[in-house]
Amino acid sequence: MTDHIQEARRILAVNDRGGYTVPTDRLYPFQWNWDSAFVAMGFALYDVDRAYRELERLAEGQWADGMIPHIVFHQPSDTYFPGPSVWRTKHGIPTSGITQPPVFAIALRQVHDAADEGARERTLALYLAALKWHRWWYAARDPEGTGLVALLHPWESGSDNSPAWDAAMARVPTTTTTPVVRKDIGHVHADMRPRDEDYRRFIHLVDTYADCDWNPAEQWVRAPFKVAEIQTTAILLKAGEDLEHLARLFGRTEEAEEIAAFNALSRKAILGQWRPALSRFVSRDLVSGADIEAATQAGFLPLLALDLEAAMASAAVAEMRRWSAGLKVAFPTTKPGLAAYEPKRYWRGPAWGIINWLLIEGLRRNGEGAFAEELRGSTLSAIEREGFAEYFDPETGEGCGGLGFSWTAAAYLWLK
Ligand code: 2M8
Repeated sequence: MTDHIQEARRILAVNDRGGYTVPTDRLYPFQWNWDSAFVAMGFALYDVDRAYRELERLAEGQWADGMIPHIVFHQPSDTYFPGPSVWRTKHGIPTSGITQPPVFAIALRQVHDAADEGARERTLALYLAALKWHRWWYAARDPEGTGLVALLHPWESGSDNSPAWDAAMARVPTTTTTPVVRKDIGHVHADMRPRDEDYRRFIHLVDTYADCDWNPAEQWVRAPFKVAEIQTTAILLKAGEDLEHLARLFGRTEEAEEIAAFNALSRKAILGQWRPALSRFVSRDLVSGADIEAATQAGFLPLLALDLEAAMASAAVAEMRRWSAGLKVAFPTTKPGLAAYEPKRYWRGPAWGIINWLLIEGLRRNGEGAFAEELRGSTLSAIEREGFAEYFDPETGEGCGGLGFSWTAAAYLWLK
């Protein structure tokens, strides 16, 4: 075992809080939804029991309506804002009131494949949780049946302050009933984080939805931010494919057909978001009705879930190559050179191990193995040079944000 693999495993062990893994100490002291799915895939490579535990502990936070929240507050901590008293949700274990990208079923299939026959019951229980969540996505976040699911908060995208949300967030008031008491900038430099104005809007949205008592139908009507989002829908579709696979494996034919219908709907809808002039896919702002043309990584995420015609795939890859040309670390989350591009500020430019992981899977699926290898090499050497940072400045290669970061460790193990 190399030193880096050992170090990655050590980080996952150190961030363990009892069957679940915090993203990093202090900055993120709870269980985060998509972080845990990536971590479970990391564990699946050497400790299948622990991989199941990660998903099982996340599923403890699942709401009666099927949503799996973006944060599960298993134990109290005062190093993070906003905590449970801001969310005001009613689930048994305190949780946030919004969700995050549904990587869960992708992880479940990998964990199941790594396990032996005896683990069937464990997979089945988690499969049922995932099925309930996928049903929630289509019912609560696509009530009109378009095939694209909508986000009501940028935190749901996982790409919190991406330029993709700038226009939609500009309409969200900066007034809050809850005082904004940021803790993040006590842990990492403010230049690496969202701005104060972003936080006021984030919390305005939380106040608005808490005021709806977290009722999905009421939130849908009152949401000042509503984006039919391409990255999340692509992840949902890939997860849907894996879920359908598990349904068939378990002989649950009716459910398999139900999932297949969701998948077919989303497949068609995502394809409809391809913009040849941009060589990428676009999300839609459901408040203004306009395409979101901001140049971010999300535009290429559909490769993960679609088998594109060769011409489309090579157009997308040619564009990806233009974005990453000359960078020390690919892949940038915003196209370099744009006014919105900030190479150190979180989701406005930096390269992230888990995004690269998803892009690499998508590139391989679409026969673009050479660029996938470049991205893989770029990710691994960034980590080997700088350590397991939250993310990397694509120009200098500097490791930024939190250190000893769980999903970066999982990405290293997976990509190695
Ligand atoms: C970041 O988001 C949280 C809010 O969910 C925050 O900044 O407080 C994002 O990078 C998100 O994608 C990630 O899941 C989370 C924990 O790593 O941190």
